[in-house]
Amino acid sequence: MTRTNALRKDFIWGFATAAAQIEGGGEDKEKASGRGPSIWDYFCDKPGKIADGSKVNDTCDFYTHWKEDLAMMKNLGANSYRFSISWPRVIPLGGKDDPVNEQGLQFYSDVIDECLRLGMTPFVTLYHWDLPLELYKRYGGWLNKERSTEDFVRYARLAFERYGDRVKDWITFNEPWVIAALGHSAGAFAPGHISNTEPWIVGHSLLVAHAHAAKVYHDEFAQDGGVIGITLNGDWAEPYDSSPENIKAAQDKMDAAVGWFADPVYLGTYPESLKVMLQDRLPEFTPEEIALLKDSSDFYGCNFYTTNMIKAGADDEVNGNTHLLFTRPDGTYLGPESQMGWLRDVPWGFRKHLNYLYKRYGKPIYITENGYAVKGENDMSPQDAINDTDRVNYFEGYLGAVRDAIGDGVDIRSYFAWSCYDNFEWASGFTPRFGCVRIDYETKKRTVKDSGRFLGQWFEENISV
Ligand code: PNW
Repeated sequence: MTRTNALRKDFIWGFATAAAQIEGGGEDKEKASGRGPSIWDYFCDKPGKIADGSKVNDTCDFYTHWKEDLAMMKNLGANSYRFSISWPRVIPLGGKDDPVNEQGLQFYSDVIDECLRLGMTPFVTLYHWDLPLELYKRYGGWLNKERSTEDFVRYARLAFERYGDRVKDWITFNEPWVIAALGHSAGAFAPGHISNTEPWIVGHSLLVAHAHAAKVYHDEFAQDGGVIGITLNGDWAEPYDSSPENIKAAQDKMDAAVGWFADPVYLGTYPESLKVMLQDRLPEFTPEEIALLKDSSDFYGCNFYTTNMIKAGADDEVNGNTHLLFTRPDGTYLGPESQMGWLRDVPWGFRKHLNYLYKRYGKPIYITENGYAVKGENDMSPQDAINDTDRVNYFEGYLGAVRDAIGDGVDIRSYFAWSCYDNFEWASGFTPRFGCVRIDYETKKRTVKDSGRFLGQWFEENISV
């Protein structure tokens, strides 16, 4: 049956995860696997950095449970799986001349084969934040554009060589804004730097590294017939009111969150508002870099979670010096609270966001993450946690927005729910739960939540046949 605004026949949907957040099954297992430490292992060892004191190396143990997990996703109806490769698992020290870990390479090869066997398209992210610690020690990681680019390109080439025959969908970086802003401005994420110059340097390196890796893929692996792109976060910025300054502020916020990366990649230059705000703190691209960046991303990878009301006048450069609010001028809230201070359920902003992206950048959009951490879920009984009505409501609203945006003419090709199961939520540890499947962290037992089943039904009803 074909419905109005139905999703295209070949619409890709599934669950998204990241290596660091799900793979670890405890310190001993991780050591035996040959994975080298990442900046997140180092960050977890610093007192007070992870809210509940938990460690990234002991999470869902996907490294052991991968087969049953893939079968579970398939059972829920997914036709794709988005996951990331852990760079230090495949090159423990990370550098271009450092040895590879064959055991780690085999692991992802097996995961890819199993996905294909089950009829799920593997959607692979190269960098979801777990920089090999050694590269941070050697030269400061992304602060060193030349060296980080060389090392990243070698790692990317290794992945293309080993998996390019089977993987046709590649993402270079997940959320460069988070890497630069939360890692190097606010210090909330690894490596925990606080600075007003570093984020712009790091962001620049990430763009350049992305462009070089994409060039290698386009030039040397064209025969594989796949696509490569970058995934950006960035929530919808609604002006707080109709005053010119707040209308401008909303655009400034979009420029800082999205345009910082999307404008160079798709339009060939940084947004004017960033140049004005940062002056000589914003690095300049060489003509060669601009040429490399142009057409470097075959699609727009979109991670989307919420909508804010935006007011001018904050001292917060990574957000375009704007205030991010969840209240309207009349004092009412935009939507219900989640477990995360930055996330509320505000479905209407998604349609606007998708339209904005398509109009400005003109690329097919792959929605690579969207999801919700139910408030208080960690303190609920397992049964209450499994009946996750708030998450179902969230997905229902946001998927309605996706369908509406498609009706508006926006070319949307995929949707990945964040996340398959509860996992290591970075600096917040294990307290927030984003999963469509519950994890009991003691026993590692998986139990599907209502939202997991809801998604399967929704896509069954909405993908054209
Ligand atoms: C994304 N913020 O991160 C990541 O891609 C995931 O790894 C993560 O688990 C998920 O969203 C949920 O948080 C974000 O502070 C982290 O606005 C922080 C923010 C946004 C996205």
